[in-house]
Amino acid sequence: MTFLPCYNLFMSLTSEKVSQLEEKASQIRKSVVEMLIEAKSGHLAGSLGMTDILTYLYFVALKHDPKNPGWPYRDRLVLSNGHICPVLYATLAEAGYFPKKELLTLRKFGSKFQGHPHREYLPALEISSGPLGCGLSQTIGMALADRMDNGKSSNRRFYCLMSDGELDEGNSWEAIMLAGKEKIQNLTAIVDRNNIQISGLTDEVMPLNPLVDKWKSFGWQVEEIDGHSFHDIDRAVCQARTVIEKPTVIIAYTIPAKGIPEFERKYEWHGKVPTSPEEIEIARKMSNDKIQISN
Ligand SMILES: Cc1ncc(C[n+]2csc(CCOP(=O)(O)OP(=O)(O)O)c2C)c(N)n1
Ligand SMILES: [Mg+2]
Repeated sequence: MTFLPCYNLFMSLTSEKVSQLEEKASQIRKSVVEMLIEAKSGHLAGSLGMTDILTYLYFVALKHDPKNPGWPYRDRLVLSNGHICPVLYATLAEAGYFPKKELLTLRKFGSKFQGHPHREYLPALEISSGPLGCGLSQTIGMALADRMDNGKSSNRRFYCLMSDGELDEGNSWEAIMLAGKEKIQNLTAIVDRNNIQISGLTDEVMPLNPLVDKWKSFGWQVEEIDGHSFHDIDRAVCQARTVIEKPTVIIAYTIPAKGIPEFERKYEWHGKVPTSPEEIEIARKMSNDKIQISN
């Protein structure tokens, strides 16, 4: 069982803790790469870009219990951008929810690890996801239900991970408006601001700026972070816990395909995987050719 380690604004991560998180994130990236190579399909860029944030959430921030995924007092994490589920699966495995070797069944018939998260197959998930633009509404529904049960002082937190391309979905903005109106202070949305989507740069497909002003105008507290800095992530997640009468959005600037310099920042890696021997060699280089998935 993991308990909240950052209960005040002034507590920062020790350098030892940061090193541990970096090591975890590195293991998780290796798992993601191996899963995708084995599956021969899937989403690489967003998965590697969001690895540090998921690592922080599961190894520092969330109240959760890998031995009891349905623990009623757990915090809730919704992966609205469901296509980056390889990193969620790899993080859950790293945290002890299931053996890491099972990850290699990604996208296989009957596997727990479907190409988009399927809650019926994997109860550690809060929702099934894949159709973009739905997760924030679902998270708000959970938070409002929790408010009915426990009142406004509930100390359960709700996290919704979203992508920047997903903000092209109108339903996202209905949800953003509702959370502002309801002043859901125990809600944190985290936007993967990686500037790419399926067919190009977000600036070319559908510009989102001024993104900070837009969220603020809907009644949200906005934090901007380097999504690869554990100190930044920690500061923003802890700060969100202190905000009263407002939901918080963390706009996380991330590098798509982070960890494989040759693939970084290229939208073409949104939804493809290394397949040629040359690409596989490049992808495995980040691990010094020592990738192993076993428990
Ligand atoms: C409702 C809906 N429309 C279209 C898609 C197909 N789709 C999957 S990912 C994606 C691009 C979204 O951009 P983003 O999530 O920012 O991509 P990433 O940064 O993860 O590469 C699209 C259009 C979808 N999953 N759901
Ligand atoms: Mg994106």
